Amino acid sequence: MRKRKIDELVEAFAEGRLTRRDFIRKATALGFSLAVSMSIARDFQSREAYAAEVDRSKLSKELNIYNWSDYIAEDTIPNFEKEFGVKVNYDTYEDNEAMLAKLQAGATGYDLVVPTGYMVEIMLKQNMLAPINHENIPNIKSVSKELANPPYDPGRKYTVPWQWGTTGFGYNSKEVTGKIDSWGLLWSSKYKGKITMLDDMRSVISVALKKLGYPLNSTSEKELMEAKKLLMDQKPLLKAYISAPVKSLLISGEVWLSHLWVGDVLMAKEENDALEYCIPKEGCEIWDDSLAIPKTAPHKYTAEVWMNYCLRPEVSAAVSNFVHYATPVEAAKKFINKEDLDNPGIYPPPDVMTRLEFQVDIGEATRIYDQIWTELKAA
Ligand code: N2P
Repeated sequence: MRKRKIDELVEAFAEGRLTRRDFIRKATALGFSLAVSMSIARDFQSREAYAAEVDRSKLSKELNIYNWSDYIAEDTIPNFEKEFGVKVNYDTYEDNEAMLAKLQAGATGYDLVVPTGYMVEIMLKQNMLAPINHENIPNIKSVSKELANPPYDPGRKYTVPWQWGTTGFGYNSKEVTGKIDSWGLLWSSKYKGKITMLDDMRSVISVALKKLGYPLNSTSEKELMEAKKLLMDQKPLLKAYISAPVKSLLISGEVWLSHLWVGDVLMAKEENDALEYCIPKEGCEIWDDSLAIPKTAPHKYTAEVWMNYCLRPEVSAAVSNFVHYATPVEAAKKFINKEDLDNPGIYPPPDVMTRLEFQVDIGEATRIYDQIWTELKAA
């Protein structure tokens, strides 16, 4: 009864039939405390502020999204489909290079892709992305200041942020014992056959570079050859180069040490509480992934509506709470589970931040990386 009455009040407030002041007066008359009445009004106003005007006549019937696997909440797509009446087709990939290769090979149906910063740089150099119309994406104002103006896309003319995180390693605390703070553990013969590395060229090579104390984006042939030697030494200890699908092996106990992104480790931890995440003392990669619209996208306006939807605080927080990566939306933080917000693996404190490095496009040196990667895979 009271619930119905307050819903009616919210509706009247929404339609402008009630002022904020009258809304609060009537809500308190229904028996809601002043604080609760004010917070209902505030929540409503903030939701409204993020639900931008959408020109429904310009929406397409379908939207084609190409994203990393295990990188969205269960209700993100159904809620969008329901609200906008758009059917979302969703495909997944496991690394940036696979996504790039697919587009370069001529895949033209995608409306949205989710490249990491350095890959945005590469795609922009190759003229593969469409500029975005900020008028259709007013929620871009809610992006936290660290991510509002990234070096790979100054002014965010082409991208909006999706999620960000670090790439350290996950481990099974029942099996891996002693001091756990170094990449060296992933070279320990004691754990032979129980170790995996990401199936990701740049990430794998960057681990060896960090272990050697070199910059994560090294283009020095000498440093890269040392990194290759280190990775060749490691190869016989590995069970596999494997990315998101490693989670089931961590859960079952087949793998004890896994070079992996923080959120995927924490998703696996939901099924096996012995799993923990470590940012090694030598440092590691920090990254941020963005939503971007390929030049060939058939449904650009709807893609921008999706971008704006994903930047709503509740929507971004729901994704972060599900996948355990960090939200780029400042106002979303108040909806993030406390356990995640306090987790230094997800939101690293300033002293840890100093050990982290972003990847950048390494240009010509990509050839050396490709060569190393091919040899490692073949070894
Ligand atoms: C989640 C993918 C994380 C993306 N499975 C790393 N950039």
